Amino acid sequence: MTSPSSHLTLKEFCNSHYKGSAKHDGLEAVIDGIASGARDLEGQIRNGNLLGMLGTTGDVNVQGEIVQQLDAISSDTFVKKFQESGRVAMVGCEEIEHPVTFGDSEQHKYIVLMDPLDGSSNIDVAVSIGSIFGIWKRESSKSLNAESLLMPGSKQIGSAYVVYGSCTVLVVATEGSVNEFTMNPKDGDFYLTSANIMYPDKTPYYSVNDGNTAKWVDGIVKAVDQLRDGRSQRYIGSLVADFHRNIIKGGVFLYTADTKNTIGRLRLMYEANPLGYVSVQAGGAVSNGVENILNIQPVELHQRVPLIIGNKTLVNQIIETIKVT
Ligand code: AHM
Ligand code: MG
Repeated sequence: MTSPSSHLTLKEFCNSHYKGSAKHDGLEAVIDGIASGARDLEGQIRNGNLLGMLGTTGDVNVQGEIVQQLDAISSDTFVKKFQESGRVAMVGCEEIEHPVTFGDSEQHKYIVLMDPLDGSSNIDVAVSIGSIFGIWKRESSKSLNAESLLMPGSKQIGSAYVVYGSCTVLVVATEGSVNEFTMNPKDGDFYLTSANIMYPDKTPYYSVNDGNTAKWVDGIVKAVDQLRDGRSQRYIGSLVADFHRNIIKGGVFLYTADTKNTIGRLRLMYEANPLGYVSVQAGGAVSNGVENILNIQPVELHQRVPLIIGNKTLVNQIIETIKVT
């Protein structure tokens, strides 16, 4: 058995990897904001039922979805953390219709797109949920406006996600490097628990909402049939938690377009792009069935996209099957 103190802390990791580097200058403050927000939220999620913080706010968000109290709390929490970091110029968020601008000084280098609480349908049933963040450098020569955050996923300089599960993990990705930190509930600090994560070659799992089968085109039906052969289906209904299992254990997740979700269900800017960036850094892939999602030029903050993400061989197999069917 090891003790947390034998692991590198997130702070030590960030200071040695990002502090003072021209490319990642100030990124440690953004990551620290994510860790601090996750720490606060973790307590609220664990105690939500006892504190009367479960259930809806009575509002409907810009997606037309009912807002849960913890959706609103998580959004407010991370917005505040990013503002306090002094390094984030602008935030785009699933729960907020328009981007929030903090400042355009020399210090305000980053733009963050976030899904502050992914897996909303699992909040009040004690099932894993998470938070997702894409991080872009802002173009300092241009003034900030609603268009500033419409950058393709390939321009991200990093991304991160948190899973509030049987333990709370924070995964941080920058170019060529994906690292997992686990929160120690005793001191609230995050400690490095898996360095340089890469997808394993084996692919025991596939994740898909089977209830949509009747709405799929033939190519998807066939592709999912192929995935069934020798693999177990695992579908939590929290993208971030399904993604985390698949990157660690091996597998693929898909939520493609169907007759109901004709343009896909999941969101390009704060779900597909950040997790797609992690996937590619870990040797995996991300696609909408036709092209690498990271190459899509976004047209609006809340746009949806068909998503196939995970082990590269499986992503390519699905694309090929769709193409020839
Ligand atoms: P959310 O961001 O409002 O929680 O919605 C996104 C979630 C994903 O986490 C999950 O993969 C998907 O919606 C589940 O959708 P469905 O219930 O249609 O399977
Ligand atoms: Mg989500």
